[in-house]
Amino acid sequence: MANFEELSNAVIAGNEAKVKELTQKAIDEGVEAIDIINEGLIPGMTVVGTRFKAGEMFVPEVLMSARAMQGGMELVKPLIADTDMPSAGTVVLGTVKGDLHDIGKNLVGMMMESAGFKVINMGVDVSAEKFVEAVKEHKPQVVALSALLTTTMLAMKDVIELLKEEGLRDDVKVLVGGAPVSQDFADEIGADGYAPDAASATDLVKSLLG
Ligand code: B1M
Repeated sequence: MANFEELSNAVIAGNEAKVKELTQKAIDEGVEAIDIINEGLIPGMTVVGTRFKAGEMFVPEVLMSARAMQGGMELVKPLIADTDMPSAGTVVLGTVKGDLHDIGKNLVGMMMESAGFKVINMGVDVSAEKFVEAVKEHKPQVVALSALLTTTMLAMKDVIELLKEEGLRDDVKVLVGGAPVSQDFADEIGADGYAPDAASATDLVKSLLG
């Protein structure tokens, strides 16, 4: 009988070897891959998100948990047909033009993936044109923009304006974040939401998508 709690705890502890061992054990016992994800891996990451928001866990620990979760996911993914993969929605994520900071953005991506979203990570220094191309190609529900510089946060507005020009603004929710960004700034540029950290960003996407 699979011990989902032990698996969740191994994710919380960031113990990749243990997560892989328990995931493999569950697979060998015939536990459905979807159940391993929904009842073991995701609940572990949910606890990590809550603790991170509360200041009880820090970035390096969260990264270890995310890596541990991904270790488990790699084992179960091949067992699930693409169409059966639980997907809460698609998010196009990137750091805006002129900005090379990606540690926080990647953390946002990992947390969203851990919560079941398909994340198209566009990397850094992503122009408004590239974001628009990605929206056309991947048809995401959310465009998530990160900026760490006071100079580059203005590029977030360019993305929103270009989405409008291309008639795509109503198709996506735009979420913004990063150290210099605030709720006021998000309101000013017409974004749908702002989140101060990766866990809040994930919660916000969940609530934006209802
Ligand atoms: Co740069 N840098 N940097 N830097 N750097 C800062 C941001 C800075 C505050 C340092 C300082 O002066 N005190 C400053 C910005 C000042 C300003 O604009 N107000 C600065 C500067 C000036 C620069 C350069 C211009 C320096 C130079 O060359 N003169 C240059 C710019 C390069 C460029 O981007 N074009 C530069 C370069 C670099 C490095 C390449 C050396 C490196 C980046 C490496 C990398 O990312 N791969 C770097 C780093 C590491 C930093 C600091 C030290 C750390 C940033 C970080 O990764 N934090 C930073 C100072 C600091 O923050 N203490 C600094 C950890 C990360 C987990 O936090 O990214 O804030 P953070 O992400 C958080 C939240 O912001 C939020 O969630 C995360 C946590 O959960 N979040 C989102 C982020 N994106 C989100 C998106 C969301 C929601 C939440 O929704 C979509």
